[in-house]
Amino acid sequence: MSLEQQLLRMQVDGWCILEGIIPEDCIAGVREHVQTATEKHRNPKAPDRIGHVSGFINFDKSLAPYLADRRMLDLVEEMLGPYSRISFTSATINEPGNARSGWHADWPFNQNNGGHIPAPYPDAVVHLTTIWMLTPFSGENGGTLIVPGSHRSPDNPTADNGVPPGEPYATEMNVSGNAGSVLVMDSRLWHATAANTSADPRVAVVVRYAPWWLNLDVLKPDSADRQRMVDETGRNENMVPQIPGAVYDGLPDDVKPLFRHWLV
Ligand SMILES: O=C(O)CCC(=O)C(=O)O
Repeated sequence: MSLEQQLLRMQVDGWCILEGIIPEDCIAGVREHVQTATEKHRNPKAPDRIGHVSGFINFDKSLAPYLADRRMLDLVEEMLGPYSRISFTSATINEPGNARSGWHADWPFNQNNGGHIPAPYPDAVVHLTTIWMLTPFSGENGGTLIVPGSHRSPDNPTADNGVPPGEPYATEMNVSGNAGSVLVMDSRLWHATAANTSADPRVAVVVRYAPWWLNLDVLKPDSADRQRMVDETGRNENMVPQIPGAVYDGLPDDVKPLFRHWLV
């Protein structure tokens, strides 16, 4: 798909797939690293049979060589402008037998988060969610559930918009794709974790890209915004650990600018 075709898909459907971003002969090595690090650092409070690690770049850099791939950054920069940066890196493994989650849009559109743009929100591209497939994605193994076109809605099922978050939606579909490809979604797109009914884990890393002007401070441990909007309100919010200098120094040169804002 050309960049023009990708942009059209993002505008009309709210998602597209970039194929073959991780070279075929590197996929198995990245997958093994991601599985090992997830086993070691997984969040014990994550839903049952979901291997989840926030701030994953601090634990495993095997995906780093690909995060600034020009095919990815061309799309990111067309949509978010120059000086974009990475806001989240989260290992996400759907283990066999996991449950489907509720429909949501991602931060900062998820209305359950302490930091969110209140619905009805403007029709603007503010954040991109990318899911790096380290195994093939399919309807059977928990390929992400999406509602194509839902990103143009001014709200989402976390906003009590009349769509029950826990029920199937008529136009939903599972994303399928090859290992090494990347699912790119407008973060407003309604999506959900899908049940993995296969015998093998579905392995992925969720990486989000933000424009320079999007305030990420509510995600930062101990920030003034976090104290005000999360600690003092008791609301839920994702926490993205900062990046120590030693981790940062080990990143590829073209990737460092994407993480510099998060350096301790
Ligand atoms: O892992 C998936 O397929 C979806 C993950 C998701 O919903 C999220 O990270 O917001």
